[in-house]
Amino acid sequence: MTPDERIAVSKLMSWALRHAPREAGIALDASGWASVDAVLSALAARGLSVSAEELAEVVAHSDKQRFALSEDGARVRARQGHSVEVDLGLAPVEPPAELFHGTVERFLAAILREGLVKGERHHVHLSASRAIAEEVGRRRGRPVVLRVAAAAMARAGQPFYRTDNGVWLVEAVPPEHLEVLE
Ligand code: HQG
Repeated sequence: MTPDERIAVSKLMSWALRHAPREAGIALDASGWASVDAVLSALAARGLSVSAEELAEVVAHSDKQRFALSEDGARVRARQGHSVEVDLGLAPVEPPAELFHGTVERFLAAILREGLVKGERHHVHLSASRAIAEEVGRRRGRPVVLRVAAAAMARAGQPFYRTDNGVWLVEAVPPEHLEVLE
């Protein structure tokens, strides 16, 4: 597959596995797993005819390791980023002293007023490094990076979760725990 073909399949898989399984015609179990066969049919119905091997290639090549295959290769799920209800089975873990969030200038005033809110997703997504946060922000324009006082939030009782692809998840970040980096 070419990189562009992999990206097209990855985008459709993100849509189906995170946001619109019903429209895609696939069933997710409580933990977000779908049968690979059903996903292949959903892709084919939208003009992307790929084999199970090619789907595995997309999973393996995903820049952010967005998907996971079950051990037997029969099921696939998104590792994070859902808007539909799924239980990823993540246990709270102690965060590092600071984490980062990448955004853009036009959201700053609202963020500094009300803090980071999860919007459509189930959690606010935070990055372990400033560089990754910058990339996340760049999807929308010139990036602005916020430092999150994660350890202080954890001390205040806020649970943190880490997905197996290294994204930190939290319910919300109040403004007092945010600092804009120059
Ligand atoms: C902003 C990608 C106004 C927030 C990335 C962000 C990440 C506010 C946007 C993952 C706000 C939400 C998540 C407030 C937050 N007022 N704007 N109070 N609070 N925002 O896409 O963090 O490619 O839902 O700054 O790599 O950008 O999907 O979240 O700009 O890991 O695998 O509202 O998505 O990964 O946008 O990105 P998103 P995000 P994937």
